[in-house]
Amino acid sequence: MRILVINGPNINMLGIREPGIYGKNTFADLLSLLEQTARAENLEIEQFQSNHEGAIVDKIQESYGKIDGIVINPAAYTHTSVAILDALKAVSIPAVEVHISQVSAREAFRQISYPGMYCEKTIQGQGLDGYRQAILYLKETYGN
Ligand code: CA2
Repeated sequence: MRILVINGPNINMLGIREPGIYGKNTFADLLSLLEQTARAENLEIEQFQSNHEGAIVDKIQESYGKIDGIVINPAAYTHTSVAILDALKAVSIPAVEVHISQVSAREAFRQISYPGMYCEKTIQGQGLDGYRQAILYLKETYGN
């Protein structure tokens, strides 16, 4: 099973600031967790991080016919991007949304998620483990 993990803007800065909200783990820790999960679960996991909305849209489009499941943390684009929502709808690949922080307990402007309107599940407030949980959900639901 081939899973694509997409991270949006500033996720590559994890661990550098705001440890109170996002924890002390770094982006390198996230990449290690993905590699460990791929080995342990016998999955092909590709990761993609971009600070650019169009690059994320391009990556989702390129996944069509190649990827079986998408885990996406759109970061700030969560709350603004109809383009990412439309790209997910266009490829129709099963997707799970992940947020490191508990967005439901944060500012009003974070209470809407456009990509989340497509995703079949949202995991939030679990730190980096949320990515592992999302991958396991996709494996259990769509793996063979
Ligand atoms: O909790 C999440 O995973 C978020 O997607 C993270 C986004 C935020 O805009 C969403 O509302 C919730 C922010 C990612 C930026 O991360 C930082 C990393 C280092 C320093 C400051 C922010």
